[in-house]
Amino acid sequence: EQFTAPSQPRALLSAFVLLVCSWCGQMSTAPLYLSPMSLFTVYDLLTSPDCLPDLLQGGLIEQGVNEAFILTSFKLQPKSGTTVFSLYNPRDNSKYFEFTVMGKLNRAVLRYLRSDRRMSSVTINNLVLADGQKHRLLFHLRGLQQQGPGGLELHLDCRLVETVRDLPAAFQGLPTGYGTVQLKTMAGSTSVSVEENNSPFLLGVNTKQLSNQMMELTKVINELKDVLIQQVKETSFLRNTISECQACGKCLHCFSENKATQFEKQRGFFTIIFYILLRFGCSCPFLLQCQFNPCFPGVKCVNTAPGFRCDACPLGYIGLPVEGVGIVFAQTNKQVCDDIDECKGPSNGGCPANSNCENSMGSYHCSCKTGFIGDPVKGCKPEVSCGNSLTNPCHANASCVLERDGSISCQCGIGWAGNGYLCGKDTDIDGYPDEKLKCKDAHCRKDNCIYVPNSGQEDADRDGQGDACDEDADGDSIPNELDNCWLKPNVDQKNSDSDSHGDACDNCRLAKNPDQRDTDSDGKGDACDDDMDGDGLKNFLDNCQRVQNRDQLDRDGDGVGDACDSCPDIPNPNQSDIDSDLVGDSCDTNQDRYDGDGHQDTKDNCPYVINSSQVDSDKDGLGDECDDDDDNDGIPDVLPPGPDNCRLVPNPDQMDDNNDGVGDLCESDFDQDKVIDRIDICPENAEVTLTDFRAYQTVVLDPEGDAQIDPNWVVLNQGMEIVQTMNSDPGLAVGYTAFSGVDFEGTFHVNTVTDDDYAGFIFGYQDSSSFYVVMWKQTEQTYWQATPFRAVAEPGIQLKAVKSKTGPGEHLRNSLWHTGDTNHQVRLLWKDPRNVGWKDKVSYRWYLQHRPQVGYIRARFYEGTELVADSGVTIDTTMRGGRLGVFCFSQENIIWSNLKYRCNGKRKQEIFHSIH
Ligand SMILES: *[C@@H]1O[C@H](CO)[C@@H](O)[C@H](O)[C@H]1NC(C)=O
Ligand SMILES: *[C@@H]1O[C@H](CO)[C@@H](O)[C@H](O)[C@H]1NC(C)=O
Ligand SMILES: CC(=O)N[C@H]1CO[C@H](CO)[C@@H](O)[C@@H]1O
Repeated sequence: EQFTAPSQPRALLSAFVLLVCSWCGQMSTAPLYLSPMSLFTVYDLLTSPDCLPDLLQGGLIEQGVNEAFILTSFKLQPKSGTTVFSLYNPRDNSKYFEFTVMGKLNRAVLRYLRSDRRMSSVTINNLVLADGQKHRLLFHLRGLQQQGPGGLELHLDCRLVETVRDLPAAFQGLPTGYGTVQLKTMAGSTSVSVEENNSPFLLGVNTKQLSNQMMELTKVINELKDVLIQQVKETSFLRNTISECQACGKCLHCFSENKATQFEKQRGFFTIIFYILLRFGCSCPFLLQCQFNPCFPGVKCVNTAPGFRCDACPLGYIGLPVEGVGIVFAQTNKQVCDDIDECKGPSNGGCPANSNCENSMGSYHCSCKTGFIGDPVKGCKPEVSCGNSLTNPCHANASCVLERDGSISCQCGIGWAGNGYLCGKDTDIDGYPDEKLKCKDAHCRKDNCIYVPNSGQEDADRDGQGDACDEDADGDSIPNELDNCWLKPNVDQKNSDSDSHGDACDNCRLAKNPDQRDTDSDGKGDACDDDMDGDGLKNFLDNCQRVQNRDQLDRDGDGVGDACDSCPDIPNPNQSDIDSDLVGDSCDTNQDRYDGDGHQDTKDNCPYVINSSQVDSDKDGLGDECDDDDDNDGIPDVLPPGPDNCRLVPNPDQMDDNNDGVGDLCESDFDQDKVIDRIDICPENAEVTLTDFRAYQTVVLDPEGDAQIDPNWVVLNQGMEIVQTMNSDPGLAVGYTAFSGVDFEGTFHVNTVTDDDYAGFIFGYQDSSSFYVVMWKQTEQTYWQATPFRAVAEPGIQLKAVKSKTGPGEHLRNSLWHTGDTNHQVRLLWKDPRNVGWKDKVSYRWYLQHRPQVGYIRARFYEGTELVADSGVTIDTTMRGGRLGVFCFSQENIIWSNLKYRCNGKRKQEIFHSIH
């Protein structure tokens, strides 16, 4: 009776075949492709016995195989002994490799042919193999290709039981020759000549008695066939195999175990099977090292032969590369990757302007600063913006202003006052609303003089009524006009000297000093102060009595210190400055041929470039306007390696943490003048920060004439308000700050019903013969002195360019009065066609823009909230910039309130862009 193998399992087996063994004939069954990582070729030596000679007689060498495995599984009766398998030469019965179990002694012997052609035997004690249980033996042969010490490991049921530091000759290549290599198993020998139906399954059968059992089991197997078909689907098979291997932790050997199980199932019988497992690519023992997760989470562990290697730390982390050999090493030398704090790097970690950089493990992210919204990668925009009514938080009658830093601010419109978010009507246009507003800012408070502009809200007696509109400002029951100290209670009205200031308020009680001038503001008027400028040098020793100069330097030795000398290099003891341009006559060339900015060529720090302001941030004698490196820090303003992100402040490192293009050093105060840009009226000029007319030069335009007295100027509100109290000859109060581009605004108010003459303001002042004036007459009038010519003044606002050949005197006086052009004196650039005069006790707001670089002039006038006059664009280049001031002519009680000037130093191209 012969047992014939069922055909189905065999068909099943071929379902595993993914690769066809190319070098051991079409008979070979099962090179198994497991995964891209590990390639195993399995040769079932029982079904394809001719693979064995092929492998041992050259196949292993040819394929470059370095490791091979022989796995056998079997079951032995207790205490029995047998040779489990043997590789031998059937011609002379000599052995190549043989494994024998000695059941009674619990011993096994491995005999093999050494490479020196002698036999060797290794005895393994205490090995219980003959116990009626199924066992699996795996021979792991390594170092097949190398000359040196290869070796052999014997694993029993997934445990290493013996290591042999020698490689049996059979696996390094046996002599060729047909029929010299065969396998003999414990059931008998296989032979290449075995017929096909003399199947390997039969070879595994030990005794005839088993045949019947096999038949039965075969039936069972057939029933399981369908289930098996499902199970052997390639993918699930591969997945299961791998996961089982990993669970086992001894991947390769268990893989073999697993294989054995597969084969056993197919055969439907526990028997001895035998095959060689070849490995290509990576090996499980190395996979093991990666299984101990030596690499930082997320980093790929690459198995190398031998050992493992971790890829570089992930993006955002920093750490040393790790590679090593062995499980212990892998367990104790884990890869360390430290987080990189990108935000500490330059440029705010790469976050754009208006965003915060926040570090996180392995990464960072940008988020908009508070008050800003949007995509922090592309850039954050202010949460509120002037863009449209949805984001514009300003009051309906306020304008929204975009600040330099991208934030916005709100400004109540003309005729309105408040904090910009709340605005109330402001009848006198002095910046305080008629009614209290529901906000906390100073400008939300109710105006203490609703109808008289008083931008300082001065209130000497604190009775809630401002001095400007309080009949008795100091509350001493003496009306102001009778009170010799109208802001200081002095019922006695005592006055020891002959000026009009009572002792209580006279800064020189015993010396007549109607002007009350006090240069060093020490409370002691100049008239009675023996050190007027407070520099510690008594007046009679001081070569600059009104300018502090402890050094007393005097280059030209004219007795006037350099600090106050109008010609420091040319002796001019009398300091005469006939044209009031602050340059002494002795050194005044009046030659300003190239740029017309009011600075004579010899003194102009940029003689060829218009810059009246003469800003020279690095004090190198070269004005910023013509200096390629304004702050002398080695980074050019514009050209590479510029542009300088702090043009006016030396910062060679150009640090810019928030990456907004403005250096850290000048972030919110571009010119480092200690006044932040938001409130700095000239953010790019360290010398000008706030509107301030406290220091001013008086210019008398008709010095000879005695038609009227000279004007009396009173400056209030920290220099932002000027009051002229006298009915006077024409005169100017001129601030000392010179400007190129400038915006100049103020409230103009005649606080009397008597008189109807001229008042206004000036700009582009270069000297007493050269300036622009905006002047307004109340009624038509012919000047009362008809020499040198008859001058007729018309009502209405006039814009005039003064370029007088004669300078101050009757010619200029009459020309100023006259509405129209006069030869070599005054040109009328524009006149309000409405031809209406100013109204008594009404506030007007003017808003002037002057861009001398292009000669652009535009003046607008508002009555209350209403625009009443607009010069439109007027181009004139007579004066290329200069100083600002106010003007009066024969009119008393004029208030210029809430004065504001603002640099507008844009360069040429920008100017045209912004005004058209
Ligand atoms: C804004 O001004 C106009 C007229 O100038 C006025 O009618 C309006 O009520 C003002 N809006 C608010 C919210 O005060
Ligand atoms: C001032 O001195 C200069 C000579 O240095 C002289 O020419 C000029 O007339 C003097 N001016 C006055 C006003 O005294
Ligand atoms: C480059 C430079 O400093 N320009 C200055 C010219 O003058 C105006 C003021 O009139 C300044 O604002 C500019 O900064």
